[in-house]
Amino acid sequence: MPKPKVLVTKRFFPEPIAVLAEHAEVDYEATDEGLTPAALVARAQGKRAMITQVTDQLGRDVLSQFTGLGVIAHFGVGYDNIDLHAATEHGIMVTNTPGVLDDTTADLAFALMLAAARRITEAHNFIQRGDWKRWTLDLMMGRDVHHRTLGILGMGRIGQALARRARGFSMRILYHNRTRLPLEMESALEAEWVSKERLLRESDFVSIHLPLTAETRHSMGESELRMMKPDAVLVNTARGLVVDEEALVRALKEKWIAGAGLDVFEREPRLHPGLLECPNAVLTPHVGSSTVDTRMKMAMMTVDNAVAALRGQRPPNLLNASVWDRWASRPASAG
Ligand code: 8YV
Repeated sequence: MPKPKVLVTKRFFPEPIAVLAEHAEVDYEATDEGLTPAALVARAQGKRAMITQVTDQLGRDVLSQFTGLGVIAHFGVGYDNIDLHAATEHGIMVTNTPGVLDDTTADLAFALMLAAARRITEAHNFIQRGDWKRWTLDLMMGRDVHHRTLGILGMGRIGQALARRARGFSMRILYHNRTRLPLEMESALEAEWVSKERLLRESDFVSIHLPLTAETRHSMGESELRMMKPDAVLVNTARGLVVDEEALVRALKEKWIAGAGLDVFEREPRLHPGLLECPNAVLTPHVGSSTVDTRMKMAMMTVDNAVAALRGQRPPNLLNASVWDRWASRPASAG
């Protein structure tokens, strides 16, 4: 029996590629540029599976041109770049990599909080520019993180991992989530559910852990930023489009808020030019999950999902179960 064919849309780690090659004939686009939508459609012909990354745009227009594709195994937990409804309609299973990156992403969110509050990048740049001539009383005075109030918007796995870290810093923890956590989880995390408005008005740090959806897009805009305290810091390790970047630049420049720690942006890798002019913004290039261990776990998980589908098994991290249900219940003669 010939092996099924798989497309890997851009450079991936060699180890998971080797695992994939045991089960499939791999068409590997080994570049960091990846494929244009047209090239993606062309290369997808005859493939049963596809390994994708955050930069692959899989909207309805692209998905509708795939014929015979059984599974998109996405590297990453967020899948806003894939139209899940369209994939489901076209009978394509979609998988992601939840769980393995929670602690790593929460670590970065906490690092951004500390860096913004204690002005670490500003201080580093100050030394590197050769500006440090003498010690002075109020040099690079920052703000405390410990014992202050953290507001977590989106209390899923990553938000909860951040709350666990904040407890170690004796922080008061507020959260807002569409659905409230069970009381025993709230008390274990020592987190209090509040309205979004109260969270914004009372928090010294606001950290975003929401998926990007039609509802969350620009849900942190001018009116929300104006509700925050003038000495508060906004942290975003989720998706850039949750924040209205134009409004955020004004908030930072006009001091509606004190600072920001940002790992994600509206038009990556392009940045709003105003952000680069804000010394009170700490910026990292979408590296929330980027540690050696975590990225490898994510890559192996991605391949495990693809291989399961190729072997006719339900992928462990399936997002659209109805496709599997339809597939599994079809008569054996359907091939
Ligand atoms: C990934 C991410 O590294 O998991 C996510 O949703 O944003 C990052 O952790 C990125 O998606 C890579 O494709």
